[in-house]
Amino acid sequence: MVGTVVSDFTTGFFTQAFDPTAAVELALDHARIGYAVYPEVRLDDALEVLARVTATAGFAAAEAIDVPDVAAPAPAADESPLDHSVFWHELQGWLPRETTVVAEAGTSFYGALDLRLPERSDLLGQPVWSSIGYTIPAMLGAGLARRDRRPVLIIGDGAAQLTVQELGQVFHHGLAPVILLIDNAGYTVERMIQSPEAVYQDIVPWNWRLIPAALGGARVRVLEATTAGELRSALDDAASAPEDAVFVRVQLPRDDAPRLLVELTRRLATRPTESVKELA
Ligand SMILES: Cc1ncc(C[n+]2csc(CCOP(=O)(O)OP(=O)(O)O)c2C)c(N)n1
Ligand SMILES: [Mg+2]
Repeated sequence: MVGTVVSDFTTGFFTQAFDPTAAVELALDHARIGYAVYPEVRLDDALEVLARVTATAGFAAAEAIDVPDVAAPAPAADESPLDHSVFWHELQGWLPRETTVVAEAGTSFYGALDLRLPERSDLLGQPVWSSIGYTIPAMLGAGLARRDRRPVLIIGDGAAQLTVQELGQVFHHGLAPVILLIDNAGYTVERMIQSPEAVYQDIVPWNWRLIPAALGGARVRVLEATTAGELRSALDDAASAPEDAVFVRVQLPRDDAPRLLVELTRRLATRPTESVKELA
């Protein structure tokens, strides 16, 4: 285990089957072999040594992991309303190379996990702590660090309401990201896991179209996507104006989710109630 944090998201909600006492763990400031803890063995030093050891140890090359192909949905007609399946398929087809994809905790991160990133691209997210609101400031940082790249942010309406004011900084610094705001009437990922009808999953509906201008983004392209055709033309528009920030309100159904999240919650539902309670 190298820098591994054993959390709900990194273990499929604690369904990991390995025995931690039989593991070798390299952590930030210590190492552990079984029960023996070696304090002050730093991760960077441990990795350097590990690289040296593996270089000379003559390990066979790791076999490529067989990732099943996700069946592409049938091409959606222009007027068909968007759902997650269509949204991620269209995004996949559009993503340019050398992109930093920034995916917020929520349905966005689960959808992004099924993307095949184009060449020389990265996925930025933080599935360990899943602190919502992280990705707007993270996109600001990524955009400032690599001005040659155009970040593509996918973020839910609930998460965006926490740190949306940082878009002001993004626009002020002249960054030109493509922001896909998933407007699905609240905390859909939470609804999928537990209590879909609870009032605490609701959020205040905002008039998203006004947000970029209110935060100083006078020249932002503000677009709407409620159908497959509108999404395609919004993405085309974004591609044709690489110097402009683009803010697309993507309307998705309240109770729809990406394939992986549907699968995860289906399996969770078949586990004993006790373990599901631990999540709450
Ligand atoms: C700071 C913080 N508060 C609350 C949570 C619990 N939480 C995880 S995802 C989520 C809802 C996200 O909703 P939204 O951003 O609208 O995404 P959706 O799943 O609807 O696409 C909440 C409340 C959290 N992870 N971090
Ligand atoms: Mg939402």
